Amino acid sequence: WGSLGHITVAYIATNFVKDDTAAFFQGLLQNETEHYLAGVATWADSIRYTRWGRFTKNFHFIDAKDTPPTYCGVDFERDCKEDGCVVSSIQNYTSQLLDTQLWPWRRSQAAKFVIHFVGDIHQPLHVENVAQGGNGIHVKWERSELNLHHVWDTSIAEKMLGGIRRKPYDAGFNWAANLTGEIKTGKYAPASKLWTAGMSLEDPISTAMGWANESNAIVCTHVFPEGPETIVGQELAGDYYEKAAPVIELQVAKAGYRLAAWLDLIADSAS
Ligand code: DCM
Ligand code: DCM
Ligand code: DCM
Ligand code: ZN
Ligand code: ZN
Repeated sequence: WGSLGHITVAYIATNFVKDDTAAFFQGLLQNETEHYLAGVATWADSIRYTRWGRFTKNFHFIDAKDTPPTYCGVDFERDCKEDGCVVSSIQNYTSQLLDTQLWPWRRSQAAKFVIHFVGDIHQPLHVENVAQGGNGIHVKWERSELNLHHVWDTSIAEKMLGGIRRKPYDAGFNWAANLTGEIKTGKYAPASKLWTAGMSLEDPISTAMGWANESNAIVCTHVFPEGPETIVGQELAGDYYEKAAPVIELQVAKAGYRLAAWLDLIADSAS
């Protein structure tokens, strides 16, 4: 996701974590405000192109070598690269966060990675190999030419919220408040109880693979419903946008709700 997506996921999680969890992460991240998660949600993107942070560049995605739209599916052994992927990174940084032997700065850094990667794994094109997660597919978007990955990371959500590219913290805070209401008492209330089913701190790979397979299924239904070739050069801000927008809302809501539950498990186990 772009900044808006990550910040929104973090604010949704802030709205659902237990009080003890909030205190635990406010202490670790040394930020006592309500922005303790949102303020670090995009940090992993800010370091990925630096010399120091290069080793993390593959940690944001897993390249599912499937064949949308006829077959979608992720396979950890087949698709996670030697030096890591978003699934193994959620496991790795979760275990660092739980390791009380590590220096606090290491655990704080691990927290920032977990907060970011639980967001990214819910973006369908972060769980797809075709054209490097859609980066190599050029499409039209209103008066611009963009790549498909950027459309899913950023453009659809920004259009949905009325074009707010300057103020991701304010927009994300408000979007999160709206989605939090939908999860508690609105359109997501019945389904949201099942969003955390099967989550286990004992098995972070299976937990993250469950999330990954859900995101990846959307590649077949909404990202490439007629196959990757037919989307090249198409205008996506019309009918395509109308179908994709509700899916993106759902994925952002799920990511925030699941991040809260994951942080609760970590805080319970680490304190
Ligand atoms: N930030 C902001 N508005 C908020 C909260 C945070 O603009 N309501 C910004 C300030 C920093 C970034 O978020 O650029 C990260 O914050 P931190 O200082 O916590 O790292
Ligand atoms: N940070 C860090 N290591 C780096 C760069 C930044 O621990 N190499 C921390 C400082 C801030 C947080 O990440 O608390 C957000 O950084 P940024 O200023 O990039 O938003
Ligand atoms: N990306 C992805 N899958 C890939 C390669 C990249 O999901 N196989 C994501 C990571 C960034 C965006 O695409 O969000 C742009 O990546 P880059 O700048 O590395 O091309
Ligand atoms: Zn992306
Ligand atoms: Zn990312």
